[in-house]
Amino acid sequence: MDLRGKQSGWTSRPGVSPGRLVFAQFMSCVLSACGFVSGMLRDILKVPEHHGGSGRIVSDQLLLVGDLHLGRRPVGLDDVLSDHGLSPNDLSPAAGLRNLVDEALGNVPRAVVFAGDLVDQDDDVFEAYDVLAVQMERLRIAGIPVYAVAGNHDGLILPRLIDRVRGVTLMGAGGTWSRHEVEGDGRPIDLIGWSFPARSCRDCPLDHPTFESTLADCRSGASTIGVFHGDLDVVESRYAPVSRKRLLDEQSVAAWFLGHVHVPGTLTDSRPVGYLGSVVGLDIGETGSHGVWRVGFDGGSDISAMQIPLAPIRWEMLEIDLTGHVLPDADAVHEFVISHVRAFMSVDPGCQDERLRCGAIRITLTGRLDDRESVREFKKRCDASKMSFHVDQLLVIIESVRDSTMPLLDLRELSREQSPVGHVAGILQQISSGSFDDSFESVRQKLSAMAQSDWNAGDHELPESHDVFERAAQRVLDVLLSQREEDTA
Ligand SMILES: [Mn+2]
Repeated sequence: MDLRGKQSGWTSRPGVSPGRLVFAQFMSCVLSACGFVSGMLRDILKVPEHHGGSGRIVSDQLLLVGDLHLGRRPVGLDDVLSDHGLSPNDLSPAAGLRNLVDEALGNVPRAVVFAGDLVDQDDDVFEAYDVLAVQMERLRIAGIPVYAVAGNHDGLILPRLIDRVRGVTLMGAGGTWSRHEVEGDGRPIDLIGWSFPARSCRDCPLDHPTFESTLADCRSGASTIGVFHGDLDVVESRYAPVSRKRLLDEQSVAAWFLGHVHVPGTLTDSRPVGYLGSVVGLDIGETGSHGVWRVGFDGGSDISAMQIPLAPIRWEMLEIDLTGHVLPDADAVHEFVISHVRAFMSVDPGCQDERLRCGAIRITLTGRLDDRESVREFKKRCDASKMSFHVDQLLVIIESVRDSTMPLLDLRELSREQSPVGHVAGILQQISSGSFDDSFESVRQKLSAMAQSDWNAGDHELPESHDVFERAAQRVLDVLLSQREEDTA
């Protein structure tokens, strides 16, 4: 179905009669003249003057975009967000998409390329259509070409959606490879792309018969960039399995940018191969810096890829060791946690980005404390209503608190017990007095054997066997003591 010509996002919304539309258009002209343009209209019209037309400055770069998942929004933060005049929509992938279009308009790339899973589920199609239509129109007006492949989440829906959105080219439709010459001056760039034909695909995309022929069609002297959605180094995957080695062996491809896994890969190599990551972290499992990638062509065949963090929300898990700190009550723990978060935020450049509106942090409190009641009270308060505060302009929400603190141990006292606790405490005492040294030799031998078989021994230094032994005994003792604590609670 091709509805091109009728579509421009806000004229195509259902339930709007033509008469009302003309009136709406008239009103929006009046409003925009007054400078009161709102919402979507503002987004479409806000194209800087130097884009489009002959004076347009275009960098010799591509903007690569990973998993977007339009339709998702952060869950569990609604109340605390509304306390601060925010809504989950302000931190959603749709908001991330707006940021990325702003980024493209601010520093115009040759093209914007999406690596699949633009839409989260088939159910999200109407919302996604509206959001995509508006934002893609901004890129189209600025003359920025947009390419996309479909992922496993939108294998069925994206082709239909793109058919209705102007200015977006679907690459690799139906599980076949296709090649696209990126227009514009500068280095010749050939994009090759492959789209999911359905919700799953057990074959390696590079095994498809169209791959070799597509590659053979690439222009000599062009930088060939491969883009698809697939599962890297997961044999037997239902999501387009492919090995990194296979990708690296394709010498004529300068870089491979993949969608699927939401953790951004290390793409700093001169021949990058890996995941772009989700544009916006979708939940506490997606910590760290998220955004898009600017891909540049440094002379010969070298590629440089740099992440541009532009997610409106940053998820983080922080472990805070309370050992040795005097924390007489919950307020003291509160203050200590805030100072720790503040210190973390101030050293991370991604946290200074003005597009970041909220940090959502899971705190795990660890360490040994004489009195743990203040920690329990602090956790109870945070469980009752989410704690929030500001670090400079940034809203920080404590998503949850885990109490993994342990009591201070009196080994001498514990070792007197006729119990498993007493036995392990005795071992720990012997370790610290150095009278257990014979056992360390056998631990060392076992570790060394494991290192040879299970991990690349040359890459990692063997841990001290004394250390491993002591920590293991400590852990056993902690487990025994927590069981006792639970029994008496
Ligand atoms: Mn995904």
